[in-house]
Amino acid sequence: MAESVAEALVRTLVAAGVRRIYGIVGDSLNPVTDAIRRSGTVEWVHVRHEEAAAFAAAAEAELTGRLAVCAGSCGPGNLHLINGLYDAHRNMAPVLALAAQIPSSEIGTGYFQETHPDQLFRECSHYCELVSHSRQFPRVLQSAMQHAVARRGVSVIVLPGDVAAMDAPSHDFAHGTFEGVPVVRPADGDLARLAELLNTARTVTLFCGIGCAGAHREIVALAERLHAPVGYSFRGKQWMEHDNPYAVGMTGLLGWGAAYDAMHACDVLLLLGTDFPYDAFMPTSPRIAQIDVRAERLGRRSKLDLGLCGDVRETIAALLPLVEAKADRAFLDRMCERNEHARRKLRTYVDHVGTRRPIHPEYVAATLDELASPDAVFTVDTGMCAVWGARYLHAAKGRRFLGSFNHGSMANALPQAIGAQAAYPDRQVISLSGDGGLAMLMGELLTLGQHELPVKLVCFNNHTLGMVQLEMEVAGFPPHGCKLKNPNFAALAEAAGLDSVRVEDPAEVRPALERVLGSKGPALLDVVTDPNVLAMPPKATIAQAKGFALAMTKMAFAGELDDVTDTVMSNRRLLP
Ligand SMILES: Cc1ncc(C[n+]2csc(CCOP(=O)(O)OP(=O)(O)O)c2C)c(N)n1
Repeated sequence: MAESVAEALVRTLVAAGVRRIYGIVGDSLNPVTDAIRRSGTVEWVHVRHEEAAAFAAAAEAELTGRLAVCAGSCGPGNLHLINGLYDAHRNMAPVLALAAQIPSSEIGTGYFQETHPDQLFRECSHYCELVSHSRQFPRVLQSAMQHAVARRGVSVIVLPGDVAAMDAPSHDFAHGTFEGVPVVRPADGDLARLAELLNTARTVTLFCGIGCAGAHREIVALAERLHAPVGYSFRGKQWMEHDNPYAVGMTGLLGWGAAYDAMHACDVLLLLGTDFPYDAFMPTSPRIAQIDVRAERLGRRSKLDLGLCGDVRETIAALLPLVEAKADRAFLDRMCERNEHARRKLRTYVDHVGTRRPIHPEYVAATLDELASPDAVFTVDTGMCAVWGARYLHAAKGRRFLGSFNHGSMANALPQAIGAQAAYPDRQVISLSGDGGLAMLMGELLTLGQHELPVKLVCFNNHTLGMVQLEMEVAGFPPHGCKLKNPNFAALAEAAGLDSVRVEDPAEVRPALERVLGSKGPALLDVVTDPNVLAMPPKATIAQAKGFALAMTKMAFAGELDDVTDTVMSNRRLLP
């Protein structure tokens, strides 16, 4: 009997190394679901919201570097994928999304559940095509997979159920994927110009993004030669913080340490594999050079003196012989000292508040850092959890950090943890979830139980949309619409089959974390934290301070004195 399009799809995905597909079934997907069932080699990971399927596939792809797949049924089913697909695409995670479509004969008639995914997903993909004939299918599949792995990002195949059930052409040549990565480095003349820029500068700072993955040795060697402090983004942290005596922390809203100062006070700033989006944190006075393998990114965040196209590791390796060793390390020493000072200050917040009620989130994050395994995968929700993760979780070699760092979506941490744990069943995977984030995709607690994924969740239950509360305060708005009336998340999680603990007393934080991390299956710690702690960026502006004072004044005049007092009391440690 001839192979169907759906069967050919599954066979080719298996050849490409795909081991699981995240999604929710639906009748337009039935031929595919049935082909998966009969294959016996591909696991169907049944999530409770398709958005989680896309986040999970993206997490798997980001961690493994390989193609991962999610699927949704026609209309609303695949529409739910969209937020996770945006996130995947922005993170350059190679994800193939199967968007099932209504019967091909009904397209364009306003049929039940009709949408046009081939238009809807265009902006969040490199490749997005409708399969309207079985003979078209093998090469569309090949193109889709190839776009995802070669250009790093999302591909979408829109597949009507009737086409999926058709016989596949007998002479197809869908191959799996070709994933070889070419060696890309700048031409010799460009390298010489960069070497000249670095050699003639008195002081140099390096700022590293995710493009520095795999380039630790070369970058540390360059920093050593130049006596250059090394700052990094959150995505760069996992590659550059460990075993690096030149590391000076992060800049940006989540930032800490001396990275901001080092980037602003140097003569030459060298940006490596970073597309860090916050131009407000970019300096204007140093001369700036940028290296990125994606040449289209050069110069879009700051005014460049030099922009070079190349893979970071290859480029630095080729550059090193041209770079002269600097004699003076006063700048580096000053920045390292400043960084140490900032690190000690972060630590004093923890020591200072370790007995304070309500529990301070910094204390929870710092204790978690101590107890988590050296190769843990952490996922951090968009919101204050990203701040605590950036500042209190050490990027020991082997640890990985996932977040929605470019798309900035809430509720990313739990579904990302699902994908991470599915890909690495034996590794410790820890989700730092906000209470708002957890509630948004709470159904995914059931996915953990159903698929026996031993994810550990720490819910920072501050009864508020904390990040937005803070944004309102520094902009001078009294917080409004932020407060959350929450259930006991531990009780809820227990009903979903998770080993769960709730703590309100700081003395219980450590034993509760030990229990949750030591639990065999999925587990959740619901920790009631202070909603009023402020997290300051490395450079708070006068306008932000004024905005904060204004918001407090407005709240006082509106009779919300208790909230004002709580906020001030919670943040006494920030006062000089
Ligand atoms: C899907 C989505 N909705 C809204 C926002 C705006 N937003 C950013 S952070 C945040 C608050 C998150 O609250 P929570 O998860 O409770 O974490 P907290 O900041 O309190 O730690 C909101 C509403 C967003 N980024 N994404």
